[in-house]
Amino acid sequence: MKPSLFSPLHVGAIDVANRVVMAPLTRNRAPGAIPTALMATYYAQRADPERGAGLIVSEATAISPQGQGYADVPGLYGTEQLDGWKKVTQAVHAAGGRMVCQLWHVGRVSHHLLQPDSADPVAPSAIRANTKTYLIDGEGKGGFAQTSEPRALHRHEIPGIVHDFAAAARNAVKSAGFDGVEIHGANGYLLDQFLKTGANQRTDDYGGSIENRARLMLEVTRAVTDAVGHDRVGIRLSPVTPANDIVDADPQPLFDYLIRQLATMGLAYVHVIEGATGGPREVEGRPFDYAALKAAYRQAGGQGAWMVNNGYDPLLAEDAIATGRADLVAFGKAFISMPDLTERLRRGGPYQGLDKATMYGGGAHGYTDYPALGG
Ligand code: 8OZ
Repeated sequence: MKPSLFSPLHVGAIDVANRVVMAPLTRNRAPGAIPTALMATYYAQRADPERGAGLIVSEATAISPQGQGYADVPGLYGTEQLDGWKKVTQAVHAAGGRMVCQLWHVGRVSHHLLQPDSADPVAPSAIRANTKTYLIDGEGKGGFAQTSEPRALHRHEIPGIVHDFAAAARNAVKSAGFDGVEIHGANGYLLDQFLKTGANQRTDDYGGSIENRARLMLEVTRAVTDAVGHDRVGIRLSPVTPANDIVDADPQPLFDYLIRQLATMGLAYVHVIEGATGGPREVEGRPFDYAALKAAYRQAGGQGAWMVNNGYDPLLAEDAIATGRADLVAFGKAFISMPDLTERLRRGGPYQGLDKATMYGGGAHGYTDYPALGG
């Protein structure tokens, strides 16, 4: 029988009840980088195996103070943060759900005011991203601000970054109770900055050739799989997104190499953002063959679940699963406004829209007060 959005799946070591994934969503509601009880409520509302997500990917979570780039996003490096996350994973598990933590280092997408000792953000090369980050002032008022000029990481600092990813992964699974982790390799953040020519002009063994530009992401993935087990690790990629001012001169061969290397690592899943993150599925001037990417992964022995994301409506999602083009579909904004999205997909609606004004920052309004269907 053909699978549907409502079929269960083994995702590495994680058994999920359906193919509907809650995508990672930055919500800026963790003051001091510490997850709150309200966050536990929010995630648990979306965790029911019948009505909610088969798998929840947490909002992007900083692996280190240096990895922080936005106000009030959570971390994974302090005891209070891990205690906060533990309450979240307990609530999700009590609801019958499954949840992985997204491991994040923003690289150059940061601001002095968010860095330890107001330092410059770090990047593969000292090239400022023409993008904005989100700050909250002393009175609690939020607003977007231009990112700061970064400094290039020294060659000798790179092992420390790999170590920080592995330590955060261990914290997520062993201390905070997550079912696994997702490496944030997308959207113009640190690992994507190393990958792509628009941000990486290094002349050492982390810059230049495809092999060199992919080195940090592959080292991080190996270290994270060593830390928590390969079958609890996923990775998120965005081959052509323009998010955060990132670009690569020739993404198809870059991602062909990368995916063939990842295929040897026994990952639980690969999560691909098709097109411009949160925007059009086709990016002008940046064609990309996603079917070829998946074929290369399978051909090189990759057996992880193939998760797709970006602009999926119910029909496109059902078709992707039924045809085997994908194993899992991740929905972002739809899960903000519909905690019981899977039940609505099952019933064919009704679908309810999102209040953009409450996406980033604030409290319960626009966060935990979107109603579920009755019955
Ligand atoms: C929206 C606002 C801030 C951060 C991403 C972590 O794009 C993010 C993000 C999204 O992956």
